[in-house]
Amino acid sequence: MPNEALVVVDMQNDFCEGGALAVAGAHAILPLVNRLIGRHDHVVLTQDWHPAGHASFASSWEGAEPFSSMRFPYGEQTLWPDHCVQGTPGAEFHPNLEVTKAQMIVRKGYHTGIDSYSAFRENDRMTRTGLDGYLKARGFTKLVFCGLALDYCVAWSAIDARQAGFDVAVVVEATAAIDLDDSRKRMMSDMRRAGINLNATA
Ligand code: VGL
Ligand code: ZN
Repeated sequence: MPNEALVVVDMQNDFCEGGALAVAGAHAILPLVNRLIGRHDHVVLTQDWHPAGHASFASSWEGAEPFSSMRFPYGEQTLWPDHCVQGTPGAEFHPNLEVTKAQMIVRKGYHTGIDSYSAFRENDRMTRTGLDGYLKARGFTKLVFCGLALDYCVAWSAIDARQAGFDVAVVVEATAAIDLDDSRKRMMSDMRRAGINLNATA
């Protein structure tokens, strides 16, 4: 479909088994993600891309534990293990990901003080990546999402895409979740409420 683009979220080594912020089930979705890429004419990849010492890393704060929460100027922020540091192997796409067809790679999380789960708007909910402008300029009206992690970067991106006016589907079987404090269930219901189609298949 000429007006439809596939957005593959953060299929990077650090989010796969053996990586710094491994999401259980990440390897298993690779064949499904690659099949979706094969079936779409237009493919966009997102890449989590943090500078060393990023504010979302627990290691940046004395005595802070990974997966705890901290009050940031823009609100509550979960602290993560160091991951997807710019230029490191952990930040590279998984070697088996079919990247050749990608027309656009959008990086996010590169501002030291602001995390970015969404590929459209950083966690301060104000700083924009410009991805919506790109997609609209290309004439896309429908976006299909897959990748990692369902309950963080996929969900936040999909909800922002709805808010930007796109018709949105998430291929849930081609995602895997971190599931921190019931986040999978919460974000599934937030996505449903936002009018996102969660029944698409790979
Ligand atoms: C992600 C936590 C931190 C994700 C990225 O890709 O879902 N989650 N950075
Ligand atoms: Zn990150």
